[in-house]
Amino acid sequence: MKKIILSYILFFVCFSVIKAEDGHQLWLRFDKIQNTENFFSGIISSNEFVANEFQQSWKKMSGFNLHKKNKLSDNVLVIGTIKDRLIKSLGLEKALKPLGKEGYLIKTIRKKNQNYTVVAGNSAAGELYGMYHLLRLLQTNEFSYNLNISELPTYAHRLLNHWDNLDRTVERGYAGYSIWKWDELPATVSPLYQEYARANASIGINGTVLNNVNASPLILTKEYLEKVRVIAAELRPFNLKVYLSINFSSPKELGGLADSDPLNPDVQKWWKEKAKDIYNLIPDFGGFLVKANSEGLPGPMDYGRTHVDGANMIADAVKPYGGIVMWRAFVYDPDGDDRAKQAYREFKPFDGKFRDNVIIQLKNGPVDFQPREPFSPLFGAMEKTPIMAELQITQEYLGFSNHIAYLAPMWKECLDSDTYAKGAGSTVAKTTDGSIFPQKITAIAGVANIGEDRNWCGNHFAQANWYAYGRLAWDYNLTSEEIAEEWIKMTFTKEENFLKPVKELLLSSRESVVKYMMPMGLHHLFAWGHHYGPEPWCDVPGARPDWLPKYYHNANEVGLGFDRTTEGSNAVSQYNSPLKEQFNDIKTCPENLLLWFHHVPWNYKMKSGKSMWDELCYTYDSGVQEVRKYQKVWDKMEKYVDKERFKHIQSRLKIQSKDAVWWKDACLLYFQQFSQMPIPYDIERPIWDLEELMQIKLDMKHHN
Ligand code: GCW
Repeated sequence: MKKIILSYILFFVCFSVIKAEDGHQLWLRFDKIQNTENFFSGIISSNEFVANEFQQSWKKMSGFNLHKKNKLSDNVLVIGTIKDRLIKSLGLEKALKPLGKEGYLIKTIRKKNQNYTVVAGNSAAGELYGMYHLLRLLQTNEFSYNLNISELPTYAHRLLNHWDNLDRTVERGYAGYSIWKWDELPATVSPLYQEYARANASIGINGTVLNNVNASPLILTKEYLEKVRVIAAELRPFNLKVYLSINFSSPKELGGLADSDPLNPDVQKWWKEKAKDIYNLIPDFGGFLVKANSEGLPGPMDYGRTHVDGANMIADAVKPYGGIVMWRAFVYDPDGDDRAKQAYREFKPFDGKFRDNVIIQLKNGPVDFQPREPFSPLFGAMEKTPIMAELQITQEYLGFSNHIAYLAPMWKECLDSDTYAKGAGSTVAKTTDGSIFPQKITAIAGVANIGEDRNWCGNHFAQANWYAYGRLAWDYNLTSEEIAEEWIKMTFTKEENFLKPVKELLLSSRESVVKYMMPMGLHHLFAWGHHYGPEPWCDVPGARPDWLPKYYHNANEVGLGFDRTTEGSNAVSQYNSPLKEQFNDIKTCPENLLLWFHHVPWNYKMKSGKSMWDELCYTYDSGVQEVRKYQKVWDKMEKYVDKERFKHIQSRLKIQSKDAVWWKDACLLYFQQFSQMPIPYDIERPIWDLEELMQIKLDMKHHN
């Protein structure tokens, strides 16, 4: 009897563990769908891997496997490539031609009173992506017998960048330790690798840089490369290529050479041999990502050389194998008068000088992933050198994994910005996708928000950002709303009463963060020890000025903001006309970037008729009120969500709500010392004293 009771208990414990909703499945939940017996009569596919991937998910949605068939019949599903006779015989060759290596068609073909659903690509990669698209249609109730879809990606290389260290800490990571278990590799292979690869493949991501740009030379040792080889093998079936970040000093540090000077023949030879070793192990290795002469890292300038010398040397080493070099333009030095100008100043003169397998990787804004920045003026400024955007998925400056901030609108704001490089319509997206400048390589990168946490991203809603990044990298013309809707339907529910309010919440969430953290073009008001809370007052004796908030906000009795006009740092002149004139004139400068470009008097009259100070106060307050509203919206969602995820989001919103007040009070009380104006009486009063706020010190060891 005892035994029986025990096994009952065990059963219930196990059962509840299995049932507990931890979010690990991401958007690949494949909840049951209705009437599936009428969808497909069977499956024809010559690609076993793709067919299995489909069957696995199909079975979750329908409860059964599709019969394998070898002849066309009514309602059959065909997945194949142009090499398959059947696909050819269906007359799809012409339609497939323009879709390249990774594009695909999903079509309902009607013949002799029969319907076939056909997923076809030019290669296995196309088949794979098409199959995931079909699954998405099924998951979102969009499947029909009237399909005519044709897709190809906007960027050839769609990468995640992991800032993961070899000790498994993650720089700016808020979801636990790194998923790469270096200590147990190559012998032990975690199932996470394939799950990760599947998630990426399902949204079209085709490359991943495994290690931090602040790279340890050790990654290039034989020992680590062997581990990398194993990871690459796990990711390969999912069309996910592996890349590595390298430390520019590796020849000296690892190879024992006297230096790492790019013009030293021994150094060049070292890189060539290293590339050869890597490609021997990993024939489809993608290439290198390099952070050089940035934030104290070594680089060619240590030897009086240039970015061109450094990048070309490494490019030559990987060229024979088809590898690429992504050379970062995240540079700023303490002596410059305006950090925002540096990337343009340092890189523009090199236009046309890089090898054809080099691409310049540039952060979306000119400073550093702030909640709102204008786009970096280097986009569109190099006509003969390909540039790729680096976006940040991890929320280093947007509340870590505590705050809800759906980032698609932020990324689209950058990609849709008009650079006027070749007249109106030269958006950042078009200056990087090959449609305006002829470029051999097109790419985009997102700094991952992934860690070992069961829910991958530290916050269930942060999964939406991984998802949205992949979808936009594939097709930047998708709207933030379309992406949010797909994600909610697959991750939570298709129930309209959930979908509508949660979608609205997501869509406005990033703007709310801007409002309670740094509205109207304010930037970098973060604490010294972490990039989480506010410290506009921060002063660290001897610190680099460009690491202090005062450098950016310039609050004084006159006003607030960074004068980047022709009278100030003149950063405006790095933009093309008519933007430079628009930004330069306080009357035409967009108000959401006003304090980025101007030092504005406290009583300056805004378009609303309010003084700048009042507008600032109202904006901060509206940020707080919006988060409160999100709490109300979410609490009403309880009946549509499992308990675990409901509680998780609810608790995060509580933190966000408190933090929003913290930000508002800290910034307003601090700036008030300069404005000497009252906080408008109809908004919520501060609940903190400035002195109290100035005492707050967070213990954030790995989180600064
Ligand atoms: O934003 C800064 C981050 C650093 C990061 C750096 C970079 C990886 O605070 O943590 O280093 O940018 O992008 O290189």
